[in-house]
Amino acid sequence: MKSFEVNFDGLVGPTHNYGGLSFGNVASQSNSQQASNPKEAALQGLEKMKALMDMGFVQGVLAPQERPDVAALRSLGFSGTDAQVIERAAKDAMPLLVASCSASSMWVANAATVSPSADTADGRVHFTAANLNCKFHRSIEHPTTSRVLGAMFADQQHFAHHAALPAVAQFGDEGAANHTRFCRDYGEAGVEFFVYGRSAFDSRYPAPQKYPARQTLEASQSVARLHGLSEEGVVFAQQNPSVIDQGVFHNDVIAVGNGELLFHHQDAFLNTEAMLDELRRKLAARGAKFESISVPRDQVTVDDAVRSYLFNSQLLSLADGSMLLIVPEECRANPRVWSYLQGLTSAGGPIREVKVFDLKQSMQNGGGPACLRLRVALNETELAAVNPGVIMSAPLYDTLTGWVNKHYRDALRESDLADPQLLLECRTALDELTQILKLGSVYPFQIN
Ligand code: SUG
Repeated sequence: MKSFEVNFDGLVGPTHNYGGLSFGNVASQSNSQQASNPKEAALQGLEKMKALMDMGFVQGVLAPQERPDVAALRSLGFSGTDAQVIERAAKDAMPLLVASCSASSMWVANAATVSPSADTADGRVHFTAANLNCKFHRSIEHPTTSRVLGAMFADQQHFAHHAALPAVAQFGDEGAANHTRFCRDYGEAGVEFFVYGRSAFDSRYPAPQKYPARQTLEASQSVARLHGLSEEGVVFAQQNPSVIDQGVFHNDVIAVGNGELLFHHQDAFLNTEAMLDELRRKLAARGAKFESISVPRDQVTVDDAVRSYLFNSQLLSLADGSMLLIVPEECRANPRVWSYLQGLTSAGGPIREVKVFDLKQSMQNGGGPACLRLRVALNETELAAVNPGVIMSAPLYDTLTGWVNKHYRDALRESDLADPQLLLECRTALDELTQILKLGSVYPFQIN
């Protein structure tokens, strides 16, 4: 049976803005308070989806969330009509209003961790929504994320959904951004690679000093248990705490994997050699030949990686067995990174081609090509069981670009977030979107 890696990209929501909300994420902190362009952001994302579809990949789309999140503001004590809630939050606690307006659900690499059916004990595809509890503005995503994923992957014969882990920092879980799967073929049993930033229950593990480690070992282990993964099918590795302190807030800012290949920075992990050996051994037992490419720090520094998002790329398998790397424009703008990439693609290794995309609107909040997509490996039967409304096609692309052009603003500043009209615009747009994507009722304003 044929199998595929389907990329579901997050559609940027109408309130995309630069709130400076993510301590430890260099781009988010340095672009705080700039005016954003939600329309351009959404169109840039759609263009990447269309380009991948045109290259022959199966591409899906994941819907954005209702923002401002009035229910979240109510839970913090703001009351009255929806307009009054927004007005009162703007007056008394602007940072909370900004957090409740974030379009951060666009970075769907943080939506959930996904294990394909070939790896799981019950032979279903498993999803665990990420609790994202390191940041308030992201911790409010998972209830709607769960409903949206449930509407996309509804068939219980093939898909199993788990609620987010307990909402405490000890189980901090950031989803697929710290999870990679290696395999010979997407439909065969593989090895799932979980990368954590610290242990919450064992003080012998080192931890970063300056910035938070968002993913804990215990969260990763819990997800592996929930998904029914076997000991031979998992590897846990610790991120180097010093790179977290340099702005690597997720593993996908310093490493990316696909098929039998791990592409990573020399300084990405602790105990790198032992970890690579374990991957090699466990993959060999599954008939796969593991390979890794380590990018030396004297060619690309950690700072280059953080600024260019070289590793926040999409590593895609092409029909001839070679791989393609999808990188953001910022890689071309960095001479060291660009020259490394030229050398890489001409060296005769597995990565033969690089394609560049302009994702500046998302990049300025620390979201590159890999942040914008959630990978779901599916066999033909499972793909047929996915809600067809969310699979990208030429007509759907046209409909969605028309929808963005009709509903989105082309400039948004902090003061605009206090405008109650923005909530109405967002609800009108999302109501139409759930019809376009055939999701049914998934948003608080549709179900309450
Ligand atoms: O969680 N930025 C996101 C970026 C997430 C990137 N995802 C991955 N690397 N997979 C975050 O830090 C910034 C929002 C603001 O400042 O307005 C933000 O949430």
